Amino acid sequence: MTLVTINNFVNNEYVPPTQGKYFDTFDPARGVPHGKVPDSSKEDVELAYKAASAAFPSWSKTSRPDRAKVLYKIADLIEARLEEFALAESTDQGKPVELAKTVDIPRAAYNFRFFAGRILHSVDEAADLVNIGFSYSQRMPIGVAGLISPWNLPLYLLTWKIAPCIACGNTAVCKPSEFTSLTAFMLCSVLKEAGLPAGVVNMVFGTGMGAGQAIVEHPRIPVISFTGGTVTGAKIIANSAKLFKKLSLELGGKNANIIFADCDFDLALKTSLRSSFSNQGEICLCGSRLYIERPIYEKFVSALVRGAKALKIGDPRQKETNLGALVSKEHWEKVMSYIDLGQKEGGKIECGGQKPALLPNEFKDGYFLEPTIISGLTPSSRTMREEIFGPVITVYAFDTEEEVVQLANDSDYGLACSVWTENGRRARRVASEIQAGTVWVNTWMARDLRMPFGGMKQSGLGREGGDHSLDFYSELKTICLGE
Ligand code: TXE
Repeated sequence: MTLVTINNFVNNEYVPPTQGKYFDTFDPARGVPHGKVPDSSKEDVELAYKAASAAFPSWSKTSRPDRAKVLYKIADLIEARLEEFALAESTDQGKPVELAKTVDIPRAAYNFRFFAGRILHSVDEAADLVNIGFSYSQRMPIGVAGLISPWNLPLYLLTWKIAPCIACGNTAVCKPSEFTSLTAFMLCSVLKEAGLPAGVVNMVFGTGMGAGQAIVEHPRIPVISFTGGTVTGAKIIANSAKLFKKLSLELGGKNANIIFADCDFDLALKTSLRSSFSNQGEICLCGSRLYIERPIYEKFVSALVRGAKALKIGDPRQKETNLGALVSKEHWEKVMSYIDLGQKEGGKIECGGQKPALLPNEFKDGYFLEPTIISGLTPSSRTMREEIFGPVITVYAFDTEEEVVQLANDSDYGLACSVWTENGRRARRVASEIQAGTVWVNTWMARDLRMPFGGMKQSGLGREGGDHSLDFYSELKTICLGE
């Protein structure tokens, strides 16, 4: 296979890393390198910062309709290259092409379209202070933003930062995950073709400790939007504290999926299979702790096991494939270590737990893992408390509503939760008691970008409410004009 060479994107030009260093990036389904990624340094971040800083005065003064026009064009161009992007996302990340084609890439385009519309239709508050004056609020773009994204939904999550950031008139230095740089690299040509002025978006590829940390510690990058692990989130808080940066952190989750006996059984089952194993379980919103009410526990777990065994794992390019490969060898090993730990902690593997035995030769070195269901663990076990971020879920029987609310909330995380019941009053009661930023009732992953999104507790901080555009404005300022 010929290796793609990725380069940084600064001032709308492709530039090699200043120190000339690259590392291999892998195709997870085959376990072989497919590209070379710049191992960028502080100097590369500085070049990107300078370009972004130079572009800010003009971009921040560009009218909203003109900014929106470029964003709409970016959306159109991503859609026009849907197949190409989906294939690249799968090669880089391991996920089924079909998933990339129906979820990741369309959402990446929608991110630009949504925030283009958002800036055209939003107004700030104003109040008439009768006989005294007139007061209004003003939000301004902040400047150069540092956008750091993870590997699980590479283009979707990166564009969910870039779109609001530039829509609001900021410029950006982005650093995609070192494991998945390809679609971000492809996006650069789209940005240029769409007419985005040079320097508005700059892409610096490399590791977290190298380029990522240099962005976080850059004294003149005042805002950081980060999605990734909770441990990294804590480091970012510590490393940026002395600079008083504005932070938006979307971190990990260990989401409860609560199934009451009065649920719509088939719908709860079908959706739980999806919420457990979509994208190989590598979505921060996946429901990984299933709590099932005792009267239906046996029946639900047996059906879940049958459903999990029927999922097709393997060639990400085949339309009927449900699970592709995990993102990297290191991550595969980490997830496997939790399967080991689960057994040591007294858990029983109901299904899965292994690399599939019958993979075509082409995929024998890929990082595949069967969907795995573990029962018999106690709520205090590490397997039930720590984020695994793979196709591994735990099942647990509960007896009362009070008990399950307590179990669901007994977590360091608070990102999302699903509740399955046909009892409307109970749905509302439980949903309001659950400590999570998003609670779904009888559904999963339904989202509207106009609504706030984010986690409680160690699942994140920094959102002001509403959609993410507020992350990229300065502090709210109130101006009062006297009579
Ligand atoms: O994330 P990291 P990883 C969780 C999941 C996963 C774990 C680790 O549990 O197993 O996080 O995944 C950059 N300063 N989620 O290793 O390390 C890094 O280069 C600045 C949840 O991929 O947090 C990458 O671009 N940046 C999640 C980004 O941070 C740093 C999605 C995320 O990497 C840095 C993915 C540093 N010191 C993983 N260290 C979700 N919530 O969606 C790393 N980075």
